[in-house]
Formats: sequence, structure tokens, C-alpha cells
Amino acid sequence: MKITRRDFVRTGALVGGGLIANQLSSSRIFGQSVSGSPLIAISTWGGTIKSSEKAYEYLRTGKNSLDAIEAGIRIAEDDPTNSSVGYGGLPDEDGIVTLDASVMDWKGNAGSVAGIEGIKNPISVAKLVMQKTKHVMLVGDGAKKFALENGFKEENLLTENSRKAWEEWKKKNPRGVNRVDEKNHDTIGMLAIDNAHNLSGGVSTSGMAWKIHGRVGDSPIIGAAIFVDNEVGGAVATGNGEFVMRTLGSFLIVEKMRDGLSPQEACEFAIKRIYKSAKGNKDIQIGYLALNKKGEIGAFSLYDGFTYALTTSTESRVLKSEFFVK
Ligand code: SD4
Repeated sequence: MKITRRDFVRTGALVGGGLIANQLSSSRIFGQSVSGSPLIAISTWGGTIKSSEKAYEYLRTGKNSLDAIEAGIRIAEDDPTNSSVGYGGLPDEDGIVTLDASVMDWKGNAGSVAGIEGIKNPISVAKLVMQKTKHVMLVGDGAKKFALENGFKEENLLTENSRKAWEEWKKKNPRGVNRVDEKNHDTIGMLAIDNAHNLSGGVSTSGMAWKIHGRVGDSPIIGAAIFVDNEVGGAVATGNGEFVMRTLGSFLIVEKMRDGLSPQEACEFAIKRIYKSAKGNKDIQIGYLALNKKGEIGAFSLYDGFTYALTTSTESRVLKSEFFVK
């Protein structure tokens, strides 16, 4: 059967049943929700499927969506082979690994850290900023100090592989400035719905490889790479953060869903908004995921190649997103 884009959009809205289009892989069956809530964990990039499965395990055992998101994202942060998140993330032009992360819960609370160094799980620091302080965002040394005061350990996050990659890049770009790797992707952005029908979201990244020291991307910016409104739904972003920040993509998607667009339509709207400012630049990629209160999902990217992981009560799969520039 040939599946058209229109069919994909339609079937793509029905998670947990019959979503076959663009499927790259799938695995085992999971337990049902007891409350009838559509338990779902969804995360950017297929390589993060272990994260969405971990989050789902939390949801299935009755834990809330915020704790599920944190547990899922920590898997990606701990994974040295994911070169865009946490331990093993590629460094900036000075060879320093700096991390950005954010969370939002169903009450509209938000927390984030930007440019934090030496702390492997910035998602947990972001959650603590949200829960323990009156602030939303801590940056750099202040974020690290807060983490250390709250029991986080300082660790060297630069793996041997990342150090070698940086040295090679440095040889080719001795002056470095503004020669970022626009194609280094695997940032995790995750959305989940729990048994109480409550939505949360989270994002974690080492940002663009070889960025200028001090550069902050979209991932810790509330409204840019993440936005959740429990009455409507949530959205997360991955890709070139400068373009996402300029258009506050996740906020835009949630507002479009509030106006009645489906998650898929809202993601497409936000990508089209970016397309103009991208001015045909083929080196950048942006992908959005959205999830509404009913458990409908949307996924769309600027160019081909964006994948995501989806774990529901029936299955866990890696899917390929539809994209704008054909
Ligand atoms: C950033 N949005 O720092 C992040 C990078 C990213 O997959 O998503 N990579 O701009």
C-alpha cells in the first residue's frame, strides 16, 4: 500500500492504534493505563527510544509525567554514545562541554539551566530549579553552584571520543569562531501524558558542537524548544536553536493547537514559519514534536531525516517524520 502524506497525517493522529506509516522499527507490547488516560511518551530522534521506553515504564507504574520525563531523559544524558546530550556531548570551540536543559509540568511550572558545566544530568537540575527556587532559569557558574549545593557531583563530561573529535575539528579550524556543526543532532526533547491526564515536557542537550563558549541554544528557553499547557498540549524542538528561538516555535505550536489545529498541522505551521528565515540554507535542520491532551501527536521537520521515538500502551516504535522541503 502506498501511503500518501495526507494519509500519514491522518493515521499519525492515532497513536496506539494502526500507526504504520513511516515506521522504522518497533518492539514489544506494554501494559495498559488503568485510568483510561492515553499513556504516551514521545521523544526526538529514534536513537532515544530507550528514553521513551523508560518514561513509559514510569507512566505505566502510576508515576507522574514529570518524573517520567526526567527518568527518560537521564538515560540519554548518561549515554556516552549520544554526542549531543550530557556525558559524551560534543564540546564548544574551547573544548568545554556545556549543557542546556529544561522542564515544564502540567501546572505551568518551568525550570531550566543553561551553559552548565561538569554536571551529567542537567534535566534533574532544571527540575530542581523549578521545584526549589522562585526562579525559572539558572546559568553557567550559578547553575553549577546550585547543583553542587544540592548534592549533584562534579564530573568530567568530555569522553575520549569527544576529545578526539574536538582536536580534529580544531586542527581544521584553528580560529574556530562561527564554524559550528549544524548537523550534529540527537538532542532529546520529550513529551509525556500520565494516568491523571497530565502533560509534561523536557529537553536536554550539549547544544551545537563547536559553538562559541557561552552560546546558549533554544533548549533551555521556555517557549522556544519547549512549551506545555495542560489544557491544550505540549511541543518540543530539536535542531538549529537559533532559528527555533527567533520564532518561539514550541509556544507557537501550542497556541496553534489552542486555536484548533491538530498537533500535526501546528508543527507544519511552525516549520513553515522557520522556512522563510532559513533562506534556503540546507545545512540546518529543525524538527518539532507535539502532543495534545487527547493523545494525538504531530511531527514535522524542515528537511528529510528527522526521526522520533514513540512508546504507548501497545507498542514502542521509531518513526520517520514528514518534512517540508522536498
Ligand atoms: C541547540 N537545539 O543547541 C539545540 C541543538 C539540537 O539536535 O537540537 N541538536 O541549538
